[in-house]
Amino acid sequence: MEKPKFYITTPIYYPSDKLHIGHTYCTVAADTIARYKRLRGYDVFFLTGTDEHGQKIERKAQEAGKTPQEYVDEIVASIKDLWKLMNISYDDFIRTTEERHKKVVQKIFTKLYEQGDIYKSEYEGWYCTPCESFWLDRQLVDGKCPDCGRPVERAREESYFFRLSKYQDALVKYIEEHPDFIVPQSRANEMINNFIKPGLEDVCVSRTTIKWGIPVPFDPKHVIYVWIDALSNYITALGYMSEDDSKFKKYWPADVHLVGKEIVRFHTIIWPAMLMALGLPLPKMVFGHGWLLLEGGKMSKSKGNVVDPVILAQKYGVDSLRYFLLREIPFGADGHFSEDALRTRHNSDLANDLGNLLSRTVAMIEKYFDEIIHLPEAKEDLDNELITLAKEVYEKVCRCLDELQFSNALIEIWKLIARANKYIDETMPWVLGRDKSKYPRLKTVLYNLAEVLRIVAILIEPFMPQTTPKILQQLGISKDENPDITAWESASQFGLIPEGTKVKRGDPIFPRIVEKEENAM
Ligand code: ME8
Repeated sequence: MEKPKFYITTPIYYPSDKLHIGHTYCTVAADTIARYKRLRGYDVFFLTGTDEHGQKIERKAQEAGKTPQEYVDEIVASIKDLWKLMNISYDDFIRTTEERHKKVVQKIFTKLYEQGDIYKSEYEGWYCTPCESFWLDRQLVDGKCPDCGRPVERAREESYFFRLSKYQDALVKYIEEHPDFIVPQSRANEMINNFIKPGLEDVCVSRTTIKWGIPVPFDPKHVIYVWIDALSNYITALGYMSEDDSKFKKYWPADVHLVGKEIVRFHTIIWPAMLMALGLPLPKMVFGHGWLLLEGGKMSKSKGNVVDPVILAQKYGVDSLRYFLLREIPFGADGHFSEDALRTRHNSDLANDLGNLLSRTVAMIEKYFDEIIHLPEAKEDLDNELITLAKEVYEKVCRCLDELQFSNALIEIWKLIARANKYIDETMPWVLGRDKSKYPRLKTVLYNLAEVLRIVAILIEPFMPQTTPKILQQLGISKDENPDITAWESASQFGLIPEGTKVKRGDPIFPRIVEKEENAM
């Protein structure tokens, strides 16, 4: 049987500077879903990339004494290194400066022009000569340029426009009929009431003042401006309008466009209108996630208040950082980022709750049974609570992940971990170990703990892909041990570890991180 397909994307990020923890947040979330869907048997296509044109990059390159292409090449290399470090399992990385993208954007632009969805007119606005930028009334700050604070003048520029207004009614209808199109739902209401219903204006889609962009093929003094170029990446990467469009046929429409809340508007208004104009199906879901905030507001490259994910990953470990990002803040909401909170989660949830559960369990199996896991021989009622919880967690985690509720999924897994730690306190294996006649009971207790750890190891894999094999290795089992069910499904069953499995004690999977001041105490 052919696998069902699943296509997920992140925004394509601006390589105007190195990426920060906010970009990492979105990409780790997308990666977690991609991994989860693969584990569930989907044929997944996971796309990320970079949005490389525009005035900002042009200027940054100039400041650095480089050509725009040299400038972005360097940053893109650092972005790819970051995704490698963070274990991002993307299937393709699209750059808007690639030929495969540029030539299709030109075809899209031409098609829309020829069918009357793009037309030539004049753009009128406030022009800042030193910045070479046009601004709208509402963008000015005290009547001056919002970038440099200098005076602006009224000016006109010849531009191409996309006939967005034509799609207003169709958009409202589509959004109202597809409650899963914009998630969280509150953002759908915001789009309809604040942006679409008050009236959509046609959007300017070309500029003559910018050089660094894709030329309009039939009028090359214009370059194609921002959103038509950027949004098209989701289909150019699949080979839309190219010789080989097999990926496009297979994966389009996207199942999830994951984006930050500030660009939901472009993804749920301009993008669907473009797709309607091209006669293509619309993405199934645009999920707008919240922002990571630092003191002083949203982390942003222009504010300079950014946190470097590389430093954090090196200090805490990649999986610890991935865990923190998805555990700390309910996906969709804004949340504060702080290193203290990261360290607390690392030490308490990972080093203590999970790490100690593993090391205590393995150490006891080693001590009492020469590293051998034995099947249960003396069951008690007390075991049932743990076993029932372990059997329930699978369904709950699947449901949460299907809805991109990462933190809830992790909360469910950690309830099982907490229950297992409590089970150790209740059954007191060290007391059972003093009396040989209690060994049948001791075997049962340790078996149940090993099983919980096996289930936990599998369920955390989409979040923490490096940790799963470490836990399974210490338990002496391999992921694909059971040929009848997939590794993921094996987490829905309790009692799969075979008699005689040999554990192997290893290093702590999450060493505690103690800050210097704490050390001194
Ligand atoms: O907007 N908290 O690129 P960009 C959470 N090129 N997420 C954050 C964040 C923060 N503080 N800061 C950034 C662009 N992000 C366009 C996109 S798509 C066709 C074109 C994440 O480099 C979040 O996902 O500014 C946000 O939407 C994205 O990075 C913006 O990245």
